[in-house]
Amino acid sequence: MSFEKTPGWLDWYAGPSKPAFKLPAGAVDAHCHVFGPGAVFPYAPERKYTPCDASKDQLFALRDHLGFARNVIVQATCHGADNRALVDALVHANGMARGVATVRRTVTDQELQDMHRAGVRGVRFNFVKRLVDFTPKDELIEIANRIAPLGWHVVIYFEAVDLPELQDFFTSLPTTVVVDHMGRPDVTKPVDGPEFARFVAFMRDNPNVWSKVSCPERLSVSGPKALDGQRAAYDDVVPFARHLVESFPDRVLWGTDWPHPNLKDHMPDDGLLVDFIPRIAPTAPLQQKLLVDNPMRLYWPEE
Ligand code: 0GY
Repeated sequence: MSFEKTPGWLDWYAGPSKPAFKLPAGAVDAHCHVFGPGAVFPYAPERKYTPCDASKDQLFALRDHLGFARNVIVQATCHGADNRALVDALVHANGMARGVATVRRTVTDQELQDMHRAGVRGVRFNFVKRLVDFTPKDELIEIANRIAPLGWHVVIYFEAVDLPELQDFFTSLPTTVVVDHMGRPDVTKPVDGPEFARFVAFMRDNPNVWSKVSCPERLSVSGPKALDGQRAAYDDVVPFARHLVESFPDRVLWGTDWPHPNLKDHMPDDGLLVDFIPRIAPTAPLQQKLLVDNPMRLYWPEE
């Protein structure tokens, strides 16, 4: 199915270009969201931002347009711990989507089982202060211990400056731990400087820690315009992501982060984001691991 700008499509969004990079067969977009529609799945009262509606049908059209086969849909903070929009997308994906939910300690075993049946395979703990209020660590550990027997993992989102304070907590988690967006490095600092070295050591010392090498559009200071004339941009993020892909080829994932909540300076072209991939995973074997083998092992281990 080709991508079409449907009625109700985000009116601030020009529509993605067709990527020049041909994704390998079975590629997984391992970080994306659905938002609402708010009239059906209301946004959480405690949210820190109100997004545009971004429906499952739009997400699936984008998947087909870019050439992905599957999605991992991540619960965003604007829906709080109400996972209904996520679950609705999963059950309408014909098995081609898995999910990462947000739960509180009050979640029942039956609710966890129902989410598992729908395709949820992880929970997300968010530590980015502009996005969430504080949740006590003992509640998070309790949740992690309850989801571990289901074979689920924990996705963590934090800012690089907070890693020193949070690292002991992260290493105490009993599951695979997936870091969003490389732990949000400050890409104006050197890739071999102490801040990113700390993150690399965190991955090296903890074989259960994976990273999404996603969100150049969020991390970049140089921006979407390529400095060296290449079509794919966000040049300043390339060394960070490439370092992780080459150092930990079996523990990296990639996702579009569509529909890019909270980006105010520019709206990314998802086609251009796909063209970023061969710059950070320059060989076919690395691309196969990043886009197919790794996400399949984590989200569809039965296949
Ligand atoms: C992302 C990034 C952001 C938002 C959320 O859950 C969220 O609201 O993750 C952000 O604002 O950096 O991964 O979608």
